[in-house]
Amino acid sequence: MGLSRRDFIKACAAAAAFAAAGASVARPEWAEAAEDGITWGKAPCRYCGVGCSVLVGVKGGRIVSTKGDPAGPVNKGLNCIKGYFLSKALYGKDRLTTPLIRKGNRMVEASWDEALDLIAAQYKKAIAEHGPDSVALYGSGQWTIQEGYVASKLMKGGIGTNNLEPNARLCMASAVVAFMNTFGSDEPMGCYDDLDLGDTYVLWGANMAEAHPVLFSRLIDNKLKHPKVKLIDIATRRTRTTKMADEFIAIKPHGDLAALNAIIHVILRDKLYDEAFVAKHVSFKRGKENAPYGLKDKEAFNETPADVKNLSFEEYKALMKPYTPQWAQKVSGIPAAKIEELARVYGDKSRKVNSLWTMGVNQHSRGVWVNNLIYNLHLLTGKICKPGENPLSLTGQPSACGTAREVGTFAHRLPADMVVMNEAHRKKAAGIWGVPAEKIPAKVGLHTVEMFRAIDRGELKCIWIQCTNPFQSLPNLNRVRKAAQSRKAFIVVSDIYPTRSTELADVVLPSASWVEKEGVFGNTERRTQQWFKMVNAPGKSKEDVWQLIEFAKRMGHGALFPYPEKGMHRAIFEEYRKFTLGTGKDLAPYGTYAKVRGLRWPVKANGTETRWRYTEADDEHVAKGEGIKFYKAPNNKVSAWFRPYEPPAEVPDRNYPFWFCTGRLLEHWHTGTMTGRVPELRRAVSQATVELHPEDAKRLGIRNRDQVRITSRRGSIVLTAEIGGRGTPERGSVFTTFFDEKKLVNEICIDAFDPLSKEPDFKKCAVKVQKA
Ligand SMILES: Nc1nc2c(c(=O)[nH]1)N[C@H]1C(S)=C(S)[C@@H](COP(=O)(O)OP(=O)(O)OC[C@H]3O[C@@H](n4cnc5c(=O)[nH]c(N)nc54)[C@H](O)[C@@H]3O)O[C@H]1N2
Ligand SMILES: Nc1nc2c(c(=O)[nH]1)N[C@H]1C(S)=C(S)[C@@H](COP(=O)(O)OP(=O)(O)OC[C@H]3O[C@@H](n4cnc5c(=O)[nH]c(N)nc54)[C@H](O)[C@@H]3O)O[C@H]1N2
Ligand code: SF4
Ligand SMILES: [Mo]
Repeated sequence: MGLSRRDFIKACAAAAAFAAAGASVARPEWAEAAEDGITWGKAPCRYCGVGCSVLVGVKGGRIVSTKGDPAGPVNKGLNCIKGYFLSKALYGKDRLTTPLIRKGNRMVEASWDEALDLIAAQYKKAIAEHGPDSVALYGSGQWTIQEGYVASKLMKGGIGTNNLEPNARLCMASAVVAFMNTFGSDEPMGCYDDLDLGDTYVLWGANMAEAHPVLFSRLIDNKLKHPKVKLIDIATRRTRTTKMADEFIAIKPHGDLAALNAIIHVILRDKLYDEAFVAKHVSFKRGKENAPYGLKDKEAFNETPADVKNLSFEEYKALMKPYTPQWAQKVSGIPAAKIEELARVYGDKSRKVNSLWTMGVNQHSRGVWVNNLIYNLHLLTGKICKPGENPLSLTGQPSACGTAREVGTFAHRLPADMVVMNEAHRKKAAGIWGVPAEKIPAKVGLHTVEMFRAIDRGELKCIWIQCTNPFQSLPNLNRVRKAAQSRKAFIVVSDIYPTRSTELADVVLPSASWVEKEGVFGNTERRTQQWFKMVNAPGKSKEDVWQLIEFAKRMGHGALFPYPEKGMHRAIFEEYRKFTLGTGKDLAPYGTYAKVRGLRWPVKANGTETRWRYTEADDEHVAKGEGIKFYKAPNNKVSAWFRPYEPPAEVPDRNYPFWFCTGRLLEHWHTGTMTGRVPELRRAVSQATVELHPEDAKRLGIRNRDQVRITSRRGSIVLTAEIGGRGTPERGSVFTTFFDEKKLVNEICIDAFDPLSKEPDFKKCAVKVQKA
């Protein structure tokens, strides 16, 4: 598995030395090798969705080193800069070490019993007075699978509310809805091998060089080895990714919706599609249109089966007629000739084409539609489920796939693609959980934006936040923070450091993180990766799953969690695994994951992994002779949706003439709580800046490093100008990051969201830009 002979011999020698020297000390369960007094174990990186495998070196009860794992098939020994400094993220001077309880404006140290008793009393009171839907739990795609599973069982099967959400609502929700309404099952058919095997890569709004660095280096490796490989970067901003691309195509914000429709128009007009593939595998559909933007509280929009119209291929072609390249040029800013060219790239039978996308597409008020249209390109041309040619939706967090999506910690979901609205699904979940089926409510819970609006409205009385920092990362942040400050709800925050969220909490709980506990993550390519606990967490810190189970006991739901203290993580995983078997999302026994560098599901009966789903060549759920079979889709036919152009929620005007976009940079992780405590990373990038186009800056009289005031209808903030730095936005737009806790950038962001996925659009709103 990518382990070179040299590495292998080295590892064996080290293991032998370890065995000899270790006669007196018991070898820890996690130890794979030892040298120079350092014991090494394996773990996936705790940051991004690439899911690199790292070797963690422990000496004297502390992590002393981490290094890229040569045996890790994802990264083959590589790490990005965040990976290199992983251990330091846990050793900031101000780690939380004891529970804290609010007494007026002060936070007072407390015991776990005091803190948990108080939380349980508050939750019980709220439930008694206002019912179970007055409480909530807000979690994370950085939760382990065990944490997410326990959270779901407790909230949905115990307390009896679907008010459970992950921060992945801000991230992957649009991708999830499109996977479900196109293929009938979440997560990609392809995998990272496609980055080694293809020859054409089209990026739609992804800055892979900074957000998925090791994966990007894998793609670049392919490009350097094979001259045919072409990389096309379609984005609203020039980035480090652009520098490595063969071609940069600038689009206007939201312009993808027009450009994709026009590319499809040309593919249909010039008959560049694969007639046989379409006839065998695709059914055309039209959904609900004139969708709202979620700007009003409690605004409801769903696409029910009654709203969906089936179309013949001819009807679909007729609907696509108006979307000409000339029309799209006006809306997207991409020249009509370029759109024709892109259509020929996708239609070229001699090219293995891959589309890759991340938040440029998902954080979009029509994000589901854009995902749908990207799939249409691959469905029409038949470039799907084949080694080296696939659409690949990139995931952001280390376990957005494994935990948020597979375990199903969204307000409408249950494990393994099941949903709370479906009676048979509720019955299956209730059966495995050992609770009456009526216990799991059929009513979808509050989605993230509504959950925090409900605090403002006084409807939500208690919320527990774990492994996420919403009072920095939510959109329209002023409203959300004011609601919390008004103390209308009882707020619990479990974190490892003081944050902009812990400062608003009534109870702060110190958590164990990463290798201070045992866990499992699932990455972008369906790879499930396990690790053991290697060091103790500081002070009284306890892992999130322990916190939840202790709370459950106080709530009278202890019987749901009958796991032994030793082997708890294994027992939770084995119970969860029952949901997956036979569904096409099949997982291996826990013990298998303990031994390997992850496996991609569905795991086969013989214990091997699946690289390409839905294909006879690799997926056990497709019988020999069936070729490609979309076995999770109705009648085995995937849906190609007609999705019209509709404008964005807010567009620049005379008063707010600039587009405002937010995103990431290499050195920092989201709200900066961890990377901000790594001296090397903090020194590299110490504060958020605002990127401007040089011509805009000149016109406004702004020079590099000047202070600039950015104002939207929701907030105002002063940032240092960055002109000609590593990123350059297109004219008429500015860009910034959200890692800097001193600059609450999200106060500017609009809380408009995609009505199907409820994922907010952090990529566009209108602002004023002035020299401060
Ligand atoms: N270093 C680092 N890496 C990370 C993270 C991190 O915090 N730091 N976070 C991880 C997570 S959770 C995520 S979700 C990913 C995000 O990964 P990415 O999505 O790649 O990163 P972003 O910087 O959020 O946004 C990428 C691009 O969206 C494009 N964009 C803006 N508006 C539009 C539009 O209207 N249409 C299109 N098509 N594109 C548009 C812009 O060009 C922008 O550069 O990164 C993951 N990796
Ligand atoms: N402006 C803007 N805002 C955005 C986005 C954007 O592009 N622009 N992107 C959105 C996206 S895609 C995402 S994924 C979100 C991410 O937003 P958040 O999830 O709010 O950001 P993180 O910084 O990842 O927060 C994780 C928190 O968990 C803590 N932590 C670390 N390990 C543990 C642990 O084991 N247990 C516990 N209990 N805590 C732990 C960390 O210290 C940190 O405070 O941001 C969203 N917000
Ligand atoms: S690319 Fe992602 S998973 Fe790999 S080391 Fe960097 S942050 Fe960690
Ligand atoms: Mo994300």
